[in-house]
Amino acid sequence: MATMCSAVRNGLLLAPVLGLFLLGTGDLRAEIVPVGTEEAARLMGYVYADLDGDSVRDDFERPIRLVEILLRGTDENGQTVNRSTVTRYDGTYVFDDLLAGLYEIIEIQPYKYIEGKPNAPGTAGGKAKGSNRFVGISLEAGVEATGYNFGEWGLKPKYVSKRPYLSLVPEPSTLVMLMAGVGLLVLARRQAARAN
Ligand SMILES: [Ca+2]
Ligand SMILES: [Ca+2]
Repeated sequence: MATMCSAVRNGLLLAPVLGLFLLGTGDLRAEIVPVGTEEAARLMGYVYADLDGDSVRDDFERPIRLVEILLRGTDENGQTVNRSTVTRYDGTYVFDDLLAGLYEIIEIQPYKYIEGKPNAPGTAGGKAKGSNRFVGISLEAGVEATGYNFGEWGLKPKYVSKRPYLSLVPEPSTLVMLMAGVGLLVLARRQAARAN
């Protein structure tokens, strides 16, 4: 009984200490895990061939893949952010797991394409600075900001493939076979005429 009373007494004494400890770990967890939780923010956009030059992505305009996109900025903790990614096959790019902060997005101009006109900034604001940069994007915690798009005017002439046009011209071997076929046909008709 004495031991039990002692255990209860010790438990009562330890409870506040344990509570403070749990409170402390809770606070610590809240500070450590903002990235990857609902607090994490994202910045997204698209690179496309703006064939009609209206600075808007239309349904008939195709995506441009493997374009390098840079993210620069300072997060809410004062940490410098310096990341890069490339556009996917559908032309999209994403910067995940961002803290709130002030950011800019830079497109490395794809060298095969003619520079397009600046696009309007996406849903977290900021402004376009030239055709390849959005600056002053003030991103809040947990926000999924999209629409930071870059439009190009299409391929430079020297990179336009001539294959579709060349495929309409017969290969030399095909021409030789065709001529031989016509020759045999003419010979057969002459022989038939002589026989008559
Ligand atoms: Ca367009
Ligand atoms: Ca561009």
